[in-house]
Amino acid sequence: MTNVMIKVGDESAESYIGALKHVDPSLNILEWPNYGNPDEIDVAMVWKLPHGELRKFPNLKLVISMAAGVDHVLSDPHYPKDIPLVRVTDPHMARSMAHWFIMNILQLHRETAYYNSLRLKKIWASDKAFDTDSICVGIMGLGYLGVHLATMLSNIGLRVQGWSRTSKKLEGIRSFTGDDGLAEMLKATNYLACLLPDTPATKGILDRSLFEKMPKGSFLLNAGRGNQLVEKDLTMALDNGQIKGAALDVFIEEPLPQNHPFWNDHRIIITPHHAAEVFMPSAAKAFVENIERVRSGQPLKGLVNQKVGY
Ligand code: NDP
Ligand code: OXD
Repeated sequence: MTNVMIKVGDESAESYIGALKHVDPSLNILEWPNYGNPDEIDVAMVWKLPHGELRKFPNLKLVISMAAGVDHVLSDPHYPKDIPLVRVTDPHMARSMAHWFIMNILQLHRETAYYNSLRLKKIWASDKAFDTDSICVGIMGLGYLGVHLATMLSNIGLRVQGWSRTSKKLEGIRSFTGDDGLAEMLKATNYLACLLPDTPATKGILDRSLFEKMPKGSFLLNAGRGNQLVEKDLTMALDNGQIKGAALDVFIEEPLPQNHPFWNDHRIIITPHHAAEVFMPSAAKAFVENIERVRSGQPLKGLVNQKVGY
């Protein structure tokens, strides 16, 4: 029997346990902190487990991040580095993430907030045409989610380019690497879509100097992680017109504090870190498959490279 310890942030794990047992009824799944004897835990499935907890399980064989991002695990200074870590790579999540970007790019392009304000005043203003050909989306992070996003944006007729750590060959999508490559991409990007993981190399990457490399009046969309954005630099760039509007799903502090200036800034679309959630009916199969793979010594799917941090 495989014993699994589960902790899903502040949520009850009940529905997750139900979905996992639906796929493999033989799993013994125990919700943190009532996991019984720590020596008997084989697998930990986690989202925002308190730091230091994982080292309590001496016979752990696998850690499953119940999220695509693994910063919540790797930021634990006590993370047992010899234990393999896998993460979510799920087509449902990729589709949902692409929908978040498409929805917000089009809302910003079509000035939805402005037209909603006119609607409240019963004003019919039909004098403006929207030039979709003017949009060029630059995606920072051409990984599992970023490539899916690039393809979906291209399929709805938008120009797309992307930037990643290692070079990519994607049909119809210009891709860049390195600092010079990023600067080159930014020159021709007026909608910047960030889908980077949170690592030391990406912390604070969305800052004033980056905004200044884009054409004046560009837009910023971030669903990667809050740490990537220097929040005061965004406010400054909005004030001086370098950035015209933004859509943010992730923040340095979540939930976004009540007194945070972004709440009152109508140039920023705010969503509560739910651009793309784990969809258990499909993710549960992948989680169970990895548990079976670790049991039978087969290569794991979605294995994290702990050296690069994602
Ligand atoms: P992947 O690991 O598949 O992709 C990460 C991409 O970022 C890769 O293309 C990688 O390059 C690139 N990258 C990493 N570091 C650098 C760097 N220093 N310079 C340039 N490029 C870099 O991750 P996913 O696509 O699955 O997910 C991306 C992130 O999205 C997650 O880590 C998470 O933070 C966020 N996320 C947010 C959600 C939300 O609801 N807001 C939901 C799900 C995910 P390379 O290809 O060369 O390795
Ligand atoms: C994720 C997230 O990384 O939901 O999956 O943020």
